Amino acid sequence: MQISFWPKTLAVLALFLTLGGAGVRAQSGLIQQAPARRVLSLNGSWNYIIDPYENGFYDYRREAFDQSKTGKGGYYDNQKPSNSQEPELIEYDFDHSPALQVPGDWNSQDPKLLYYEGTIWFKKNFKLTPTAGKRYFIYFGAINYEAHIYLNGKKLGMHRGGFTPIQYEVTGKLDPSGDNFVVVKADNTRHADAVPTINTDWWNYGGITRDVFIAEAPGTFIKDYEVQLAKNEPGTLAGYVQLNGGGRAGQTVTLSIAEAGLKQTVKTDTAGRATFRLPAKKLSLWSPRSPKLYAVSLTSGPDVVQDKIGFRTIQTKGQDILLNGKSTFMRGISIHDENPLIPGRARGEGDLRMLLTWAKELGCNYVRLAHYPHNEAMLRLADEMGLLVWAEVPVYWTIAWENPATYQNAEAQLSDLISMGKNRASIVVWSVGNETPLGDPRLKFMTSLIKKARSLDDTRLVAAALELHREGSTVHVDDPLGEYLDLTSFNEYAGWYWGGMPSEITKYKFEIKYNKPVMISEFGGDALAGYHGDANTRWSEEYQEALYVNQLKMLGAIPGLRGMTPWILTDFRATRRQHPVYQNGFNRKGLISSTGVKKKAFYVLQEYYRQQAAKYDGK
Ligand code: GCB
Repeated sequence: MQISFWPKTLAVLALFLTLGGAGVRAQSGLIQQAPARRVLSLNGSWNYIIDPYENGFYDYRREAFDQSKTGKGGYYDNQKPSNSQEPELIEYDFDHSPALQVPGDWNSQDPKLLYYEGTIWFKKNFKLTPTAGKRYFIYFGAINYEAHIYLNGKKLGMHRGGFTPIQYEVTGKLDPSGDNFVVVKADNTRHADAVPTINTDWWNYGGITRDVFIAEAPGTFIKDYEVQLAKNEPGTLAGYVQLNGGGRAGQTVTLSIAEAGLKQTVKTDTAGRATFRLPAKKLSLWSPRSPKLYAVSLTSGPDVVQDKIGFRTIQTKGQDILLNGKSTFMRGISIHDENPLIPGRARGEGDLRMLLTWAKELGCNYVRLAHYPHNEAMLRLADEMGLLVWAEVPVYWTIAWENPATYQNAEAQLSDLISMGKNRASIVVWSVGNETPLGDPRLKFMTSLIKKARSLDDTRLVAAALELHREGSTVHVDDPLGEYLDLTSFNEYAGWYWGGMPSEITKYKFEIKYNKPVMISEFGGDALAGYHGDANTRWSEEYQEALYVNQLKMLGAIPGLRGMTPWILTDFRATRRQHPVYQNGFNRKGLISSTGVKKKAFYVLQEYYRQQAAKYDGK
């Protein structure tokens, strides 16, 4: 097989599409616990070609090769010798091109890619001889933002959204010889109608940023499942198993939690779905203080899936947040999916563990994984380490509220996030967005997302980070969206973006319209680690320290305050932060610097959390 000229594969692809191939399609249901199946990892070194003009995708008339009627672009028709069978872009050669590590953003791997926004093509050869009767799925943890994926020269599909998994069935598409190759066009160009849109306060990291593998499954297999406590019935375990494949009705599915002595066997209906309910009064409930996970096994015919699942309840009552029925204070911190020390996207469990260990040191029982879905591995670590999670979709600032395609995209990202996280005890909040501006189209968009979240999961809380407005020294929180949410959660930057010096902010009083638990989803201010001054010297550690001291005083006066996730655990890269002395491309609101140094404010929050833990948890 000749694979050195990938555009050849695109020409084949275009022909394939003309003949009615799979084409460009939206993402369908994800396989639950795909990483735990028998997998071939495709992580490691991938050859890449930078293609800012997208010459590998469009011909010189700007016609996409894979949408051409004839399968041939004009460039080739005009210029190739008349007897040649296929076009070739002879200027492109993957095998002599440099390589990038996957998973990993490209920006942090090559200085000339730091600010790059556009297309990069990736290619990886791999050996996999398919076994008859088995099914195969290619799985990408995330590619930012638009990805076109090709296997052995045929297009599998296109996906938009930089933070959710992408998965295609490739059964019958792997080469029986065992020699295979995958090509990805990753494009991180920002678009006004995308989710997120063109303006954010984080780095637009491009590339294949999370794990890639091929998973193997039997002909009929357990595609999806949910195993959780039934809503409002903490003594009952409930859920479903969804099979995929032929002959699905009447198949036996067994759920077993050996440690708890629980076992139930049920049969699938004609849709291949089996639901179960069983008494489970003796389960030890999961909580940050005791993050108990049970080994859960699901069996159907030859297919066995193992997972580690925790069980807990979460609800609100008036202004209380009840975790396992007990009022809790959510001692949180916001986190981006970034390792500040690289700096770049977190690339593996070590990076993720470092972030969550810092949060634990701060005294947290809770993290806000802002502003987009984080790695599934992060959610599993939060389960294991005992941290509650606020999980979010990148509906951030100004979204194209009136564009139906934008809504569909946001809803797909939310659905994939919920699919990925629904068995994680740590996740207690689905957030549908951040600081979205008031208006009717936005209200419609956001309430539709809320409805969607509740239809997919009615056991967790739904929230959004709202904004406030001020009149003199009164701060009003009355966004109409608040009515539809379970928490009154809002961002407030007194002492940084408004309200004067840190020492002045305690004069502000909050008027909060809703009788719901109050959650401060952000507050904070920038400090350059090692820069010292007094409490009125902006950018100094002392300023940030005073800001935290006074914020905590001011917020302490809110009767319904039940938690917070100050902004943010670590300094992070942000293109819009270009102050040449203090920022240099970093948002400096971290309590920990970009070199891993704890700033003074870290210890202020740590002490406050120690007191809250004593008050609520008696320690
Ligand atoms: C916010 C945003 C967050 C920013 C932060 C800031 O309100 O939600 O994404 O990074 O403020 O530093 O301004």
